[in-house]
Parts: sequence; structure tokens; C-alpha cells
Amino acid sequence: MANPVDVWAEPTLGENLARAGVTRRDFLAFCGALAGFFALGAGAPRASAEDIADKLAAVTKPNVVWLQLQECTGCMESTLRSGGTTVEEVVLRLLSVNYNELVMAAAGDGANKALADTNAEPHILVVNGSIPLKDDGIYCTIGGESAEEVLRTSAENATAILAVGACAVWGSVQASRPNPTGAVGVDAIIRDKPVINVAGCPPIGEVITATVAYLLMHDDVPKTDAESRPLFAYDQRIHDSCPRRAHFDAGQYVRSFDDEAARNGWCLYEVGCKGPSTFSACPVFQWNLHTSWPIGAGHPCIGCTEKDFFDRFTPFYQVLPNVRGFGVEATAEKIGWGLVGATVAGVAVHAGLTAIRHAASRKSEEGEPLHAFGDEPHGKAE
Ligand code: FSX
Repeated sequence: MANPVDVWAEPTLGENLARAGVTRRDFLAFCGALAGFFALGAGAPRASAEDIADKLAAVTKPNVVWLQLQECTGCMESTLRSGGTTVEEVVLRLLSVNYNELVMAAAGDGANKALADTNAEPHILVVNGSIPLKDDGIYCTIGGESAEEVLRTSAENATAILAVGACAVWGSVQASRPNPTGAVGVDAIIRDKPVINVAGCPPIGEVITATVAYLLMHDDVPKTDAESRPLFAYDQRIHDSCPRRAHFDAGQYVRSFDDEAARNGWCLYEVGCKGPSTFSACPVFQWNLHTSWPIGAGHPCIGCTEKDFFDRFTPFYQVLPNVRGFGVEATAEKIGWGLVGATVAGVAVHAGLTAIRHAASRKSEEGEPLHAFGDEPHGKAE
């Protein structure tokens, strides 16, 4: 794959920021956040805010094609509303997004020309949404071409390809059984180039931003795990940094969403939380200017950064997928190991699993039916 930095067009990001009135102080604040982000996970070289600022300021803006295929627009919303005072300013100025259905002013022939013109030159390709393959792809077409054709054409001159969102990564909800449109993710179609999978439904805005910034700063794609997710953002389980973790270890579980345990902020595992099986930086970055996140708001993690989560992790308000012959904590351990993969096993994971084993010895009362958000009452997983 060609060096992504080869595709820059003038002017440099630093010149752009200066022209836009973004101060060095604000830019350093953004770069400081990035430095902290890269320092949190594995797979990214450590760098100071000044180092990052210097590298980013020197690069020139890459041309970008940002496709939106079968999806709900949540990923672009997440990107645009990541919320930092200067983050969205900086991100938008990092890139020349020549084609994106949601934000571009052009329509019709003008939009199609923008896509064709950008595709003719080296560019970064970002894809939101799944690709329907059934029935000649009639379920998602752009300018009379199927999503598959548009994707293949857009990938030809792409110097880097990002699949952003669970839909683009694995097909997500659309690909769940019975998958009526034959939806697949980007890397099921693009086989001759690496695809960076930025997982989540939607991914955290800062994770999208940081992945783009990584591409701009380095001459290579970031190190990834077995699912092609950037290691710096997906090397830790939610369970390992969950603020409710102490309650898991103490055997203190919410059993229905209106009980005393829920009001006390206890562990959501028994109402279906998939945090023990899910790799994501959610507890650290959260959403909306660090305001909150699903578990913080009292909702179980649904595991949206994991492969085929909609088929594997539903019903969402039950404990982890049933594996006969194991207790719920043993099931968590088994699934956790299955998802860890050779490239992401680490001290934190071992520590988390050890705690699960300990917690298994003080397993909470079983057999109590769950009533959650209109679910039919059901028993615990066997
Ligand atoms: Fe999918 Fe994204 Fe979920 Fe929605 O573009 S990952 S349905 S948040 O919008 O693709």
C-alpha cells in the first residue's frame, strides 16, 4: 500500500489552522488529548503533545472519499459531535472530504463528479455502512451503481481504507439473521489492501479521530488486533476499567432496572452487560464531552465493538450467550478468552479473568427472572 502521506494536497495543516484562527494553545490541547489516547493502549508509539503537533502541522491535507452505505448515520454523527472545543475544528481541517453524502453541498451530477474526480487520484477511503450483495445489490445504490461497485471503484486508488462502524466492519444489524440484503463488511469485498476496522455502533468519535490522526502522523497504518481493530483503542476490555467493576468482584448485581442495586450503581452483568467480552475504550473516553456512556447511564454494554454482536449477544438483557454446562462467570471467561486473540492478550486481561474466577466462587443467587425494558420475563442463561 502506498504511503498515505503521499496523497496530501497543499496547504499544510499548520497553515490551515493558522488561517482558521486556531491557536497553538488549542492545537496543543487537542494533540495532548491524542497523546494521552495513544499512551493508554498498546500498539502506538509514545509521543508528546509537541511531537504530535509538529508532525500534524507539517502534513498537507489528504483528499478523502467518505462513503455512507447501509447504515443509520450514527457514525458520522459520532465523528462530527465528538465534542472537544477544537477537536472537530481540527479534524475537519485535517482532511479534504471531497465526497460525503451527509455533509457535502453538492447533489446529483455534481456529487457524482466529485466522487469520480476524487476516486481518480490517490485518496483516503472511509466507509460507513454495510454492502448488500443479494439481488445484484439493489438495496443500496448510488448514482445508479450498487454499493459494491462504488466501493470497489473507490478502493482502487485508495492509499488507506478505514471501515468505520460495526456495519462497515462486519455488516452489523443488517447482516444479522436472516440478513435479507446479504450485507457484508468492507473487508469481505476488498481483499487486496489492508482495511482498518474502527468498530462500534457507533465508534467513539475520538477513536475515529485518533485513527485518522495516526494515519496522518505515521507512514503506516496502526498496529491492529486479530479483527483488524487499532490496538491503541481496542486492546482492553470494558470490564477491566469499568467503574462498576468493584461491585462485580463483590458479587453485587443489579437484577432489574428499578431495584435498589440499580439505584446504588451496582454491576449490570446480571441484566446482560457484555463488558466482560467487549474490547473498547468506552469507560475512558465516554461520549458527548465525556458526559456519560451506556454503563454510566445504567444500561448494560451490548458489545457493539465485537464481531456479529447482534446475533451473538442478543437478547441483550440476558447474561452472556449460553454455553451449556458452565455457570455465568465461567461463560464470561470462556467467551472472553475466545475474543482475546493472540495479539491482544495482556496483563490486564489476565487480571480481569482472575477476578472473574474469584467472583465465580461467590456467584449471586440464580434463577431470578429478569424484567427489563419490555422484555418477556426469562430465566438466566443455563
Ligand atoms: Fe452502523 Fe454507522 Fe451503527 Fe449507525 O455509519 S455502526 S448502524 S451507529 O451509523 O454504520
